Amino acid sequence: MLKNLHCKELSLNIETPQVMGILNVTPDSFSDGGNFSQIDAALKQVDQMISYGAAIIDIGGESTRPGAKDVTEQDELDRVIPILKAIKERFNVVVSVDTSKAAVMSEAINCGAGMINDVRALQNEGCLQAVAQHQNVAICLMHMQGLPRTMQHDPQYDNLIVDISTFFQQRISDCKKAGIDASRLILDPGFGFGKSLEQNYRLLAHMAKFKSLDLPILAGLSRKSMIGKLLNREVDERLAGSLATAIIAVQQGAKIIRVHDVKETVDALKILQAIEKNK
Ligand code: 9MG
Repeated sequence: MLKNLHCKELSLNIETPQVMGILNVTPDSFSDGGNFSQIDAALKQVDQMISYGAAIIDIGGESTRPGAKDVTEQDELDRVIPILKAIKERFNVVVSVDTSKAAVMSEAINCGAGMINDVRALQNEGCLQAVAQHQNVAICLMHMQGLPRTMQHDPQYDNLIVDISTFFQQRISDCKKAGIDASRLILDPGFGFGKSLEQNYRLLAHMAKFKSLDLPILAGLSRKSMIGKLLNREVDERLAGSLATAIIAVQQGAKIIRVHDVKETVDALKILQAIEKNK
């Protein structure tokens, strides 16, 4: 497997697990095109995440929570692009843009995004073509069954791991046909995206099976309802559960962990690395 992932002018060493910090761009935060005080607050959060050890900052203008409403292309551009430009002007960090819209992908890449994080795995119209034109940008292909509005209504699989692997193989093949080199791809099994509580934990237990696809794996578990439901914890009480799942995900082979709590996750992963080094 690759040791370095090219993200535009920056390169990510994924021999050791890297942390992707989630920047909270709530629906209203940047809806006015990004006024100064809102951008300033976001930049402070970015500065902090980088100082704690985040290698990637993930920003997105569409909520993908179960039941979330659709967002227009213009709204997404207005939310994401001003903050993306402001980050790239000030920080030497990989910025990932979480979007499923071809126009947002193209604009984000032109404005400095080094990674596209698509929960719909480039299946929307024009997305394969949009990213194929930029050979040095990394792409995260996430698995989702159904769509955010309805995906948690009784998800069904013949065989969870085999079905997700088959989906990945199909998307990798479609990417190659569109001229996207496999060395640019990251795979994400999509915790919470069309999976029941039991399916999410089965996925976490068997994630190492995706290693056979020979591409880096990204896992996003931070504060998710699979933690809240199991522990009976509200969103702001899920740190311990999030750290436990981050550690297990890395033990199962994940190379990038997408989190809200960068400082605590980096610390937890350092403990794991010390164990690995001293085995
Ligand atoms: C945007 N987003 C929300 N959850 C996510 C997850 O688990 N993975 C990725 N790649 N993106 C996510």
